[in-house]
Formats: sequence, structure tokens, C-alpha cells
Amino acid sequence: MSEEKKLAHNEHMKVDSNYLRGTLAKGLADTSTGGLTEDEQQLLKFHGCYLQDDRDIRAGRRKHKLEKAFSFLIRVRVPGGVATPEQWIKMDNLATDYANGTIKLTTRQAFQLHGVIKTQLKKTIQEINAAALDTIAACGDVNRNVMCNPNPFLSQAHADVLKISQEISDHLTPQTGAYHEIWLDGEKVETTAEEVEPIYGKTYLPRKFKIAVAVPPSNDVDIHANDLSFVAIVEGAKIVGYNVAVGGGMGMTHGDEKTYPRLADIIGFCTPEQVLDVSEKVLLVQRDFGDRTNRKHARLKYTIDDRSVAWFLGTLNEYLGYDLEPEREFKFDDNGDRFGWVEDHLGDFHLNLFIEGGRVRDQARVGLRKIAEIHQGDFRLTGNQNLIIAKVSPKARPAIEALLDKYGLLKSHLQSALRLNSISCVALPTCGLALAEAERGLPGVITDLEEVLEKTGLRHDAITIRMTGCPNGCGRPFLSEIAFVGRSPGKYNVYLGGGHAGDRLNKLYREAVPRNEIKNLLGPLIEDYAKTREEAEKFGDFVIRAGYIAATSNGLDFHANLKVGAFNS
Ligand code: SRM
Ligand code: SF4
Repeated sequence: MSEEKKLAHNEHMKVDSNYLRGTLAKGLADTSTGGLTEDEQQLLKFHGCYLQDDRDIRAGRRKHKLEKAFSFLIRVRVPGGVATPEQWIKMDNLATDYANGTIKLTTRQAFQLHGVIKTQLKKTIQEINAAALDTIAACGDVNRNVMCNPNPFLSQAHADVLKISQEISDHLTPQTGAYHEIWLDGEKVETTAEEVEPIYGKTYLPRKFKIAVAVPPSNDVDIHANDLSFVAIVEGAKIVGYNVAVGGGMGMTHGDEKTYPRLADIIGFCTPEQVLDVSEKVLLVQRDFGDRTNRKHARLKYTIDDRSVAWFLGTLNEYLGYDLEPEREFKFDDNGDRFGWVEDHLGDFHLNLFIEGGRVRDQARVGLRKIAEIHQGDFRLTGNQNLIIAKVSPKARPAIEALLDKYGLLKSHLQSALRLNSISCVALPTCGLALAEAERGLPGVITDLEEVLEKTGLRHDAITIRMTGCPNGCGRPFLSEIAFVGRSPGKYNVYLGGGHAGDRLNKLYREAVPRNEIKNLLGPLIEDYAKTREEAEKFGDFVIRAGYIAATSNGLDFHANLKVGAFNS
């Protein structure tokens, strides 16, 4: 990047923060406001929290000249998405004691608590740590929660990817003592700069960094939305190594064509022993070459597009001191979850439950807590915001089934395949960046579309459908067959044609569609699909073949429809 360009403000903030301390402790102690300064807010993200306000009551408070109704979002890292029953109970307690009474399962297999007020933030984080979970690096310009395929019935291969995901997570967790000092009242330890952050250094990364590990044929971690992914190559029951994919990402800004979602490129193959080294070196290339002048252009996807995939691979090989091997063959079938009970090779059972929008509340929350109180196995959060009650012995299954029944949790299996394949981001009322509803909006849109599905006999056909309140892409909308991306209150850009396995970006079909017109807009397409689709043809493929939309190859032609205005009638 050009030397003359000014560094982004956050770069100075990071340097001045003395390894993520800044004035955070002082700001948190200031009870004259429920908020924090702008720099403190930025710094707080590295510690896993965001300052938010309740947007449902923002206007009313402004009218009465009141401070915004500030509270904090806490994101709890769960590397690989595996939590113990004790950890589940702890999250449940915290949801009642300090948050808004709900637990949010995120699209990156983490927990979120919303609505924690400033005076209770520290105590909540202390309790999270007491349960052997933490929040450091859940957000900020660092490596985030490492995702991994959560299906335990895949036996040894799964156990291996979970282990490697947790190792990657540990290896790339910031080392600064700031987290302990600020939240856990730890002693300040004097160390040299190199000891503090051997991998990141003072300025950490230009932007957030995301890693996922997939086990084909499931792409439930959506490798194409990650900066770096490993795709397990399984021979027999053994993982012989991993294909390496780089440069995926979703975020874009409406009207800014320099920003776009991008599919990851597969650049080679590495052995299981090389995974940690490759993770570190990919991160270092991005640390050293990523754009630190423009945060909208700072993700690895732009570093790669600015310089080329060949440049990236060459530079990575130099950093590694050896060459990645050529990629191996693999195939993804889908990026959804497989619901219901499955039995593994050891005779244990696993139940994948549908949790709409990843929001655990009301009866479902009570039921899951009761299950956690007797469950001997673990809980696995999926990248589709769902939950697996894993490792249930045949003996334990009847008691768990009775609770599932009592608390209405099994009705999740009765949903349409469209709903089971849905994701919505949080959006309103907590997300400060939301332009429209998503978590509260998508269920009703699906209900509307289900009328068409019933009529056309498509109730059990899996179509991926995602809604986000803005184009940042937290629900990975650009990888789904149907997507709604918030444009303004009650209006969505509608995208179609993503690959059913999350391997092709969708494209803009119509702009700024009012929520109430979605059924009229998509109903005829769904009917056409039911009548004229080819054998086993997926909806995303159909809309391209039938000429409703042109396919997108990668991020660079993502805005093509906008340019020609072809679909913006
Ligand atoms: Fe996200 C910012 C929620 C996954 C791309 N994301 C936000 C914030 C923190 C808003 C903010 O900055 O003020 C949202 C908090 C809302 C709230 O009230 O909870 C938010 N993101 C989420 C979650 C909770 C969505 C969900 O409903 O599950 C997901 C938490 C994941 C986790 O556990 O770590 C979440 N965010 C994602 C994903 C999906 C993924 O990683 O697989 C993406 C797209 C992939 C990518 O990064 O490219 C994503 N979030 C963003 C972006 C755009 C980044 C970009 O490169 O442009 C932002 C905005 C930003 O960073 O400036 C953002
Ligand atoms: Fe908020 Fe936008 Fe992310 Fe949805 S996609 S959670 S609205 S930042």
C-alpha cells in the first residue's frame, strides 16, 4: 500500500493502547455515563464486547433528551463450538442475572449475551472466565472464534478437526496481559514487546481475521466466508491433510463498488502437522501487507485482489520456507445442518436441533437448561446458529427425549426445509449498524413463502435462505440461494442464485423491495421452479439456468447487475 496514505485512526489507537489497555479500566469505572469514549469502544472489541443501545427506544429517549439506553454485547468464544453442560448452565444463569434473558448462538459457533449494563460487565466477564470460557479476541483486529464442522458422528475425522481448531485458536490468541488485568484483576507483569505479542506485534492485524475447518461433504462452516480455511481431505477414516483456502469474506457497503463479498480461493494442500504453521504464516502475510489506511479495504480478500492469488501463494511459500502441495479433490454437498438424531460408530446419539435465528429463549431455554442439568455429553453450536445435543448414551436418551417433548423442542423437526435452512443475523434492536430487521423479520417472510411451498409441493425441498439487516453479511447472505439484505427500514435488496453448498455467490435480483412484496416477487419463481426444474436441480442453479439471474464467479463481478441495471425494474 502507498506510504503517503494516512494510517486509519484505529492503527494509532492500537499503538497507543499499550497492548489493548488504553483508558479502558478508567472508562469502565466511570459511572457518570453508561457509555465509553470512541477509542475505548474500539478497544473493548478486542476484549469481546460492543457498546450498543436499544434502538427500539432510541428516538423516544432522544426526544426526552435522555442518554441512549446503553448496554453491552458480550461475545463468548467457543472454539470449534463445543461447550460442556456446565458451561451451558453458566450461560443460562448469566442470561438471567445480567443480560436480556436470552442466549444467542452465533453464525460462528459462539455465544452472545445482549443487554449487559456497564456496572455489571466486569462481573459477567469474570463469571464467564470462571466457567473456563473467555471473550478475548471474540471481536477486534485479531483472529476470531475458529469454526469447525460440529458433527460428532463423523468419528475420528471430526475429533481431529476439533482438536486442530482448538489448537489454531490457542496459537493465535493474543498474549497481552491486558485482559487479565482489566477483567480478572490480574497483576501487571513487566515484559518486553516481543514477549507480549510474538505473532501480532503492537498493531495487531489491519482488520478482523476468520478461520474455519470443514469436513466434506459438509460446508456448514461456509469456508468461502473466511479469510483462511482448511478443508479436511479424508482417506479411509483418516485425515491425510487439508486443502488451504484464503481470501473469503462477505462484508460490503451499499453503493460502494470497491467493497464486495468474495469467495475464497483454494491455493494448495498441507499436512496435518503443517496446519498451525500455515495458519500463522497466512495471518503474518496479512499482518504485513494488509491495508492499514482504509478499514473498508483491509480484509485479506482485498490484499489478495490488489496483488493476485499467485503473489499471495508465492509470498506465503516464502514465509513458510516450503511450498504448499497442489490441492486435492473434494466435494461439498451443502452448507446446511442435518437435523434429527444420528447414531455414531460408538453407539452414542446426537441430536441436531433447529434454533430459529440462533436465539434461545422462553420455553426452549428452560428445556435446554433442564437437559444440561442431566446431560453427560456436550453441546455443539453449529455455524448455522443451531445446536447439537451430542454424545447421548442409549441409556440417557429417554430422559432427554422426555424433556425435549415436555418443552416443545422436538417441534423443530416439523419445520419446512426452507426454514430449517435459514439464517438471520441479529440486526434490530441491538445492532448499531442495522438498516432493517433480520432476526425479527425473517421468520414472517418464511411463513409467507411457506404458503407457496405448500401449494407447489416443495415443503421438504431444502433451499438456503438468509436475511441480514445490512450488507456487512453477518448471516453470510451472499452465499445463499435466496437472500434479503437490509436497505432501509422495511426494505431489502433481494439476491438470488447462490450455490446450495455455499460455493457460488448470489447476485442482486431486485433492489429495495418492500417486505410485504417479497411473496409476490418470489412466489412465481418458486412456482416455476416446482414446474420446470430438472432432476435434483437446486433452486440456486435453477434461477441461473432459467435466466432470472446471471451467475457470479467471484467477488470482482459482484456488482455487475447493478451496473447494467438489468433486474432493477
Ligand atoms: Fe458480524 C459487525 C453480529 C458473524 C461481518 N457483527 C457486527 C456487529 C458487532 C455490529 C457492530 O460492529 O457494531 C454485530 C453485532 C450485532 C448484535 O447485536 O449482536 C455483528 N456477526 C454478528 C453475529 C452475532 C451474527 C449472528 O446473528 O450470528 C455473528 C457473530 C459471529 C461470532 O461469533 O464471531 C457475526 N459477521 C459475521 C459474519 C459471518 C462469519 O464470520 O461467518 C460476517 C461475514 C464474514 C466476514 O467477516 O466477511 C460478519 N460483522 C461483519 C462485518 C463486516 C466485515 C467486513 O469485512 O466488511 C461487520 C462490520 C465491521 O466489521 O465493520 C460486523
Ligand atoms: Fe448488524 Fe449488519 Fe451484522 Fe446484521 S449484518 S448483525 S445488521 S452488522
